Amino acid sequence: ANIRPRVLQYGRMPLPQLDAELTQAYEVTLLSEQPDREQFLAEQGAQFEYLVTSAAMGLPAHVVDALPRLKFVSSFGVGFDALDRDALLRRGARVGYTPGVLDDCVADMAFALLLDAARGLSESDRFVRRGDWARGRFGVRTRASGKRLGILGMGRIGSTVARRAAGFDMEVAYHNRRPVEGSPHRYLPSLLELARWADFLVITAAGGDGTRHLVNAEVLAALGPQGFLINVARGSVVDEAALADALQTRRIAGAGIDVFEDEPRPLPALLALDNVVLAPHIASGTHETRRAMADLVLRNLQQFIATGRPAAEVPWSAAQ
Ligand code: 8YV
Repeated sequence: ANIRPRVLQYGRMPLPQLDAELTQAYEVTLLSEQPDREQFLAEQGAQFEYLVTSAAMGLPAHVVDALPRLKFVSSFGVGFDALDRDALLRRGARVGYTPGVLDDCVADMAFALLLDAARGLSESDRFVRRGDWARGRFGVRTRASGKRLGILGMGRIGSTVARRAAGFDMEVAYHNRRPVEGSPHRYLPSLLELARWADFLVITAAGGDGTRHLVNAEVLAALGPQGFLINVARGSVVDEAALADALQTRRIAGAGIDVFEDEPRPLPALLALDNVVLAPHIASGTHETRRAMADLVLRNLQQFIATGRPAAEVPWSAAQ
């Protein structure tokens, strides 16, 4: 009666407290701490039915393939582009994730980046610290309120961004694979059209093959020399080299970027530019939101073990 289920934890969690809570409730093995992970998987892989990972760490096919009895993956995060869908479906393993609880903080971060990029806040901080204020003025910047906000990806996070936009008296339009039923916002059937229309283009679309490099040189050219790009979704949605080029040549005015194609390594060209604000994938990174995500990771695992169904399941998993 006192036997705790075994859990393979793929790596340390973004909230250290969650590591402790998992270890309290389960017989946890931390794969990232094994001296030889491949050997460990080959020898012990068949012991594990449950695995915990995060959206950022993901789960590659070769690990799924080394876990013949895998039944359930509990992932910390709402994105599931880094979890190998084909390998998981082949295995018949189900996948839980943490939608809903991070919408507010990710939308807050989108606006933090938007306001920073428009008003030059991070740049102004560097200006003051360098002592440049005593030597001259910080230039005037771009107004954010009352402008046009284009949203790429009108899901839970996109619609939360749209709600915030109302407080800034912004006009909202969006592009999505298809119009969202019941959405009060204007739908534009092409991303190019949205980029042409928008002063600020905010990306809140899911990552993965379907959205890879959707924002390319042509879309950035359409956004134009007065336009700003904000990305709180996935780096893969943007052609990062094209973005660096557009910023450098001022074919767009600026950008605020929380996610990158190859994390934790932003394209070096971006680091040299003053018209881009860079953040290290922190949009969900508040005590309150990470706590709520951790609770859902635990609840998904517990509920799957008890009932065979997690509280929140990724769509392609729920469809099996
Ligand atoms: C990270 C995220 O998951 O939810 C997502 O998809 O990208 C973030 O919330 C978080 O940093 C943990 O990896």
